[in-house]
Amino acid sequence: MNYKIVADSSSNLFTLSGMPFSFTSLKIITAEKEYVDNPDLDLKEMTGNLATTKAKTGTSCPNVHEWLEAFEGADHIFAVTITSNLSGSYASAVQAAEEYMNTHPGAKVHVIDSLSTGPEMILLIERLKEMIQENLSFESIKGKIYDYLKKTHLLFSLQSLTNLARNGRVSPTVAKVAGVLGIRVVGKASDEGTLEPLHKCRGEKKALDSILSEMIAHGFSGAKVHISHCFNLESANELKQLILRKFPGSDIQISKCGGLCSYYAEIGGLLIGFES
Ligand code: X90
Repeated sequence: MNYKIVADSSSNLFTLSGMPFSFTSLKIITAEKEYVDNPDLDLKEMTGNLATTKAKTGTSCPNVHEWLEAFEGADHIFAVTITSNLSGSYASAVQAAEEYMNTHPGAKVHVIDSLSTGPEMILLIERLKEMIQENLSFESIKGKIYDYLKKTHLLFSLQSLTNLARNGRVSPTVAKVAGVLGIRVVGKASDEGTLEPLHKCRGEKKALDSILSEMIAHGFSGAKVHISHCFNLESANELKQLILRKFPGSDIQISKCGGLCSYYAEIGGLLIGFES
């Protein structure tokens, strides 16, 4: 059996040790060019360019062909996508899975709608890897990953929701609040896989406190956490220390946002995936 995990680039994960892994790229589109979300993407240049452009910008999800290419080389595949409620990535992955199984007799592909993105997808990918390494059957992993998904959550803190609002992923009223200098919108991925604003916080310190309170309110008690940041390592580290002071045994990883998450979370944004 030839296992592989595949995820779209919204997970911000481009390599995975100890397990065959591929990613499919979302794209960030401006009037002048198309940025492909991969490790070579110059995020400084992209965010700089986005900050000055007046023209409309947007994103697009991986197509069926790109998913098919990413599946190649394996016959037992788990694919993890960004929430199907905000992107077409899940739909193209499902179509690709059907095609792949038709053209590769005996192959199994299962696509998981994370109903989330970024670091919560990383938690799912790491759990899939553990279960594959424990030699659990494909069917049993398929069942258990949804139990795990019930125990994982995503919170975010955003300084600007401009790109989310311009692309219809959040209401303009919510976006206006974050437009005020110094205000952070702290929110979560809802059960339906949409953005749910929870608090308006004045200043970074209050936003970080509010994230920790929300983590606790959602059942966090010192398990795994993954923080992805968009040019805000300082706050990611501060949040890590804040969590560790309260829950010294927590397993906390920090990573950078890739292209897609940087486009929507914008500079200063934090995404926090955690287990309850
Ligand atoms: O298909 C596409 O073009 C991609 C569209 C993605 C839209 C939303 C991306 C959100 C990225 C922002 C904060 C976390 C929100 C969590 C919601 C489930 C990150």
